[in-house]
Amino acid sequence: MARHPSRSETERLISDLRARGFCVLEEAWSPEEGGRIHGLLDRLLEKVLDRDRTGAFAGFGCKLLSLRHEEPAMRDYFDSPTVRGFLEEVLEDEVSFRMTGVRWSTVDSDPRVIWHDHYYWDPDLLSRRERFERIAFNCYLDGSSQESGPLIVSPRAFHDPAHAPSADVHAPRPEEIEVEVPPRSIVFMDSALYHCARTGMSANLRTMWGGQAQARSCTRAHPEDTDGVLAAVRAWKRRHESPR
Ligand SMILES: O=C(O)CCC(=O)C(=O)O
Ligand SMILES: [Fe+2]
Repeated sequence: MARHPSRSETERLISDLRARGFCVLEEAWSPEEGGRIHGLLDRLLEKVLDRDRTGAFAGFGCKLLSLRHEEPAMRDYFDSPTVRGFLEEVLEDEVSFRMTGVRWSTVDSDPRVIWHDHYYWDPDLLSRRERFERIAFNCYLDGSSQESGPLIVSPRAFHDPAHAPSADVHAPRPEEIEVEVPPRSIVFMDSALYHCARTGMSANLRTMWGGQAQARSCTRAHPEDTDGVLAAVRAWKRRHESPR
């Protein structure tokens, strides 16, 4: 069973999010659920590689967006109390998944994901906002660690001004924290949190899935709102490219 965080854990996690821009729901999934999710994503990866295997993991890694549409069986996990339920508590509203996806990386991928955030809106709005508008969440089936390759964040409090962007987006920052979490944990991040990731010591495939959710009351458009759009484009292509 997906873990339903208790009231006190939910409050602690939301207070972490406000204080440092991220929080960790440890071991959100049971080993059985982790195994099932891995099975779904491994099969999906085979389908993606069947289309084109050359250089599939180069650069950012192999990425598939619109995961809720590509693998509808994943919806059980997105819509669980662990993900949707917790996001509703954080955003104090109904939420919609505006972007969902999975990233598979290997030793062939770049050693670092560059520093970036998922905010995109006017940074002046950050000091005036009253609640979170949009949260990114990363599920680490194999953990985030020195071994598997950690997520790295530049902590920020809720009303902090936007971070100063790195001149070299590959270089470490003095305030950075390497976030270590056990397998099957979820890291929830304020969309304004500056973060990156690097490869670990293990030569194993690294699988990270997740997405971004936005409060219904926040009607701002966002350039990463790909979920429904990509699904519609793919359906259109299938209709128009199918053999007669
Ligand atoms: O792979 C990771 O740990 C982070 C990736 C990431 O930040 C992203 O895909 O936006
Ligand atoms: Fe990111």
